[in-house]
Amino acid sequence: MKTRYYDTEDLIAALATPWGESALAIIRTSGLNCIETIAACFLGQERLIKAESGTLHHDYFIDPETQEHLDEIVAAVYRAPSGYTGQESLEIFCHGSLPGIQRILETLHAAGFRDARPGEFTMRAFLNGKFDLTSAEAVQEIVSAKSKKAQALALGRLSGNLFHEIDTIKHELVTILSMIEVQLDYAEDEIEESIELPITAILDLREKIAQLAATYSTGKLFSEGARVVLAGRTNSGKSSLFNLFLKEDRSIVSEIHGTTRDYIESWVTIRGIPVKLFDTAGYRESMDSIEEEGIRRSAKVAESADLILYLIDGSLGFTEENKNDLKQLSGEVEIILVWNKADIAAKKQPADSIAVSAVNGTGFSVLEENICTKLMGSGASVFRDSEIMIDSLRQKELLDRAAESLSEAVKTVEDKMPLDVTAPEISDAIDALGELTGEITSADILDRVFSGFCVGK
Ligand SMILES: Nc1nc2c(ncn2[C@@H]2O[C@H](COP(=O)(O)OP(=O)(O)OP(=O)(O)O)[C@@H](O)[C@H]2O)c(=O)[nH]1
Ligand SMILES: [Mg+2]
Repeated sequence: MKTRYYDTEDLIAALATPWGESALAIIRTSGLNCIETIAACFLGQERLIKAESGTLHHDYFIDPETQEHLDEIVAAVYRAPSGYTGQESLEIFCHGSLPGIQRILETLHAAGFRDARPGEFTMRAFLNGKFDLTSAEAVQEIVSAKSKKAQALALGRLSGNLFHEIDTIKHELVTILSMIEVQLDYAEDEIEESIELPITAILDLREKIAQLAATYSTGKLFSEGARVVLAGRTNSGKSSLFNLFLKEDRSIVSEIHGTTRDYIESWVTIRGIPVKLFDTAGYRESMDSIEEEGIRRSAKVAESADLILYLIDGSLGFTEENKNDLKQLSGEVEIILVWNKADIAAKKQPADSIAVSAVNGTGFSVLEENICTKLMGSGASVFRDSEIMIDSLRQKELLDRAAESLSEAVKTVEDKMPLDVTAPEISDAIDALGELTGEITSADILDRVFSGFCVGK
C-alpha cells in the first residue's frame, strides 16, 4: 500500500524502540496541542500543562476514564519550535513491558492519537525546516548503518556536510545563471559588451557534482555491505578461514573431506565494509545426494556473490580440479585466489594468489586489504579523496541529472548557440540540486524518501 502523508498537524504516536521485552521503551508523540491532550493521561496533569520545553517529568501514566495507574514513567516535553519534529511533542520513557506499552498506546489512541507512519516524525521535522532532505535521509541511514564507517558517514550527512557542498555549488550556478539572465533581459545594444560565460567555472562545478555522484557505489557498499563467498575444494580450509574472519569457532573444522554440507552465513566487518560472509560445502565428486544438494546450493550462493574467495590447498598445490572449478566460476563475479595452508605449502604458489594460513593468521591482513580494494573497485580512489559520500539512489540520479545538464550547457556555448538555449540547461541543474536538498519537493518525493523509514523515526 502506498504511504501518504496528508496531515502534518494531527496527533501521532509510535513506539520508537523495538517491540519486545526490555528495560525501557520510548513512545514518541507529536502534533498540535499534543501536550495538553496527553496531560489528561498524567496523574500530574496540571504540572504537565505548565511544563517548559526541554524538561523531564517523573509521573504516572493513567487511564483517564478509570484513573488506573498504567505505568510509572518519565516524560520529555518539547514545545514548538524546539524538539525533533519542530512541533509540540512529548516522549514517554516507560518500562519495556509489552502489555504496559500496549496499554499506553491504546490509551493514546482513545485520547485522539493515531499510529505514526514510517518516517513521519522526521518528515514533520523536514517540513518544519529542522533540516534539509539529505540530512533527513541520513537519519534512517544512521539507524540502518551496518558498520562504524557507514554510521560515521551518515552522521556527517546528518550534520549537513552534503547539504553544504551541494548548496555551495548551487549558489555558484545561480550567480552564473543570473549573469545570463541579465544579458537576456536587456537588448544587446543596452549593454556595452556581451558577457563571456565562465566555461571553466561551469566545468569545475560539473566535475565536483560528478565526483559526488561517483561516491555512490562506495557509499552504498559501506551502508548495505557486500556478499563474499568462501569457495573451493573440500578440506581446502574454508571453514577455518570463515572462523578466522568471525573470530569465533562457528563453523565445524575437520580433516575429513566434506565436513561442511550446507552453507553458513554471518555478518563481519572488513576494513569498515559490512560483509555477509558465506562458508560453503567444498566441491568434490560427492558421496551422497544430500552432499550433492549442499554443493548445488553453495554454487548458487557463489553465483550471486559480489566476490568469491577461492581457496587452494597449498599443501596439494594448484590442481586440475582447481583449474576446472575456476573455469566454471569465471563469469560476472570477481574472484580472489587464496593460497591457503601457506604454513605447510610444498608446491609452487600461483602468481596471482594471496598466501594465507587460516591456522596461524599469516597473510590475513593482506587478504583483507585485497578484499576491500576489489569490493570498492574504481571507487577506491574516490574513497581516499572524499569525506562526503552519498548512498541514496535518489541523490545519485539527481547529481547525474545536474552533471548532464551542465555538460549540455557547455556544449551549447561551444556550439555558439544563443544564450537562451544555455540558460534552461543551467536552470535544470539548479533544479536537480534543489530537489536533492529538498528545496523543491512534491508529495511523491516525500513518499519515496520517508516510506523506507522505521516507524517511530
Ligand atoms: N596447516 C594448516 N592447516 C589448515 C589450514 N587451514 C585449514 N587447515 C586444516 O585443514 C583441514 C580442513 O579444514 P576446514 O576448514 O574444515 O576445510 P573446509 O574447506 O571447510 O572443508 P570442507 O568443509 O570439507 O569443504 C583441517 O584439519 C584444518 O585444521 C592452514 O592454513 N594451515
Ligand atoms: Mg568446511
